[in-house]
Amino acid sequence: MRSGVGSLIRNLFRMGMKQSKPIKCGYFPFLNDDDTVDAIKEANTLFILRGLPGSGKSTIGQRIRQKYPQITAIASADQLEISPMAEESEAEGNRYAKLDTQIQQYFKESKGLIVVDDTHHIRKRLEYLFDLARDNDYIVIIVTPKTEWRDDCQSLANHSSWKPPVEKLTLMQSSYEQHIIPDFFGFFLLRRSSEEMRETAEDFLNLLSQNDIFITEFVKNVEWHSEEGFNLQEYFQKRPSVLHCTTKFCNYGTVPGCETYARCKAVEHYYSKSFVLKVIALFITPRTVGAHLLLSKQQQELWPKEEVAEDDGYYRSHITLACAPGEKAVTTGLDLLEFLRLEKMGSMPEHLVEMKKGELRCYGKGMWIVKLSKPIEVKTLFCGSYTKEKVQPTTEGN
Ligand code: 2AM
Repeated sequence: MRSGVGSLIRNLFRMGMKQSKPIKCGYFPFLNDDDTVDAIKEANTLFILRGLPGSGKSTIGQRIRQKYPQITAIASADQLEISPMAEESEAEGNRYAKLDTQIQQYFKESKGLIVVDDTHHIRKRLEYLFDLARDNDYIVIIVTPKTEWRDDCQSLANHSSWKPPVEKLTLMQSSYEQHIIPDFFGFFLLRRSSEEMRETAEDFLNLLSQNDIFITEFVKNVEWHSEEGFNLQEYFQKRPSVLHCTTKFCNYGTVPGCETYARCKAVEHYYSKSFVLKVIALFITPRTVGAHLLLSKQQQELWPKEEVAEDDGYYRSHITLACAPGEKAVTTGLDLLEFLRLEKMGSMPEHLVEMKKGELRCYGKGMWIVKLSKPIEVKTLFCGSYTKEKVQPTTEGN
């Protein structure tokens, strides 16, 4: 049981934090990078603070509140008197009922920035939050404190207002050794950019539908079983629910190299940072519709080196916009590589069509690409996707 004195001390401690001077807690893009701060204000984000008791999570929470006073909603296990020393088996009980009600309420109220401050050493708790974020269309950012003592159990015991036994902290510490590896890392489009890209894709398909040269060639290369005439929009019925550019597919840690990627300098430094990506072309094949992105030098730092080597030095940086039935999103990148190779080989286009977006080229077999005369800039956040993406409207995996 918690003592009243302990509670009083904690409250005084918290009150002390309500100072206007920024509290120092190390470099984080969402606190220190102006473009990222603007992007976060525009996005819906769930910040999951993760670390041992006393490691500095609440300080980060306070800094976030200071930086985003209008939009921050913090759900803190500490404040609800939920002991951080829970056993794995206790994660499911109603120990977390109050906290979860608060979190759910924040989602219901569409708070722009929700912070959950807890140790998050139990995988089930994380999965619960990942699902909530996916269902409410929030970008997840996992934040681990950078305090010097974050791995020193003796210091942690002194810093934590719970005064946990060092032995207990040492036991808990092993839960943090494994990185939380997402399904994939990537650049996630902010809502407005996402809407703009979806409109661009619709517009692209509409323009193509009205072009006889395109339709005649394309229909020869697809299977269309309906009695009705060919309909491009219906054909590309699988649309991703979250537009993104995958940098590293990890499949939750099962893909070779993903642990190294997750720990590399660029990922550690840029995780949660905002980037503006440049769309330079739109392409369509019988399998996929995608957007080709030209990465800046800085953005290239986040591209896995081994994949550039595997892909003949090309960056298959793209956004999947739609897939034909039965096609997986990964195919979009492979289709893009095919275009890049054809162009490198100097292949002559079979058809050239002037569109208002730029010159549309056909390389045969239903492969069409338009180089945009005016590139489109999209605002993104670099982070991870921690749950399987839902695909609309079918429920098939992508
Ligand atoms: P993409 O649209 O960028 O190609 C989740 O499955 C996401 O990971 C997909 O949207 C797909 O992104 C990417 N993906 C899936 N399987 C992959 C693989 N084997 N290699 C690379 N990326 C993959």
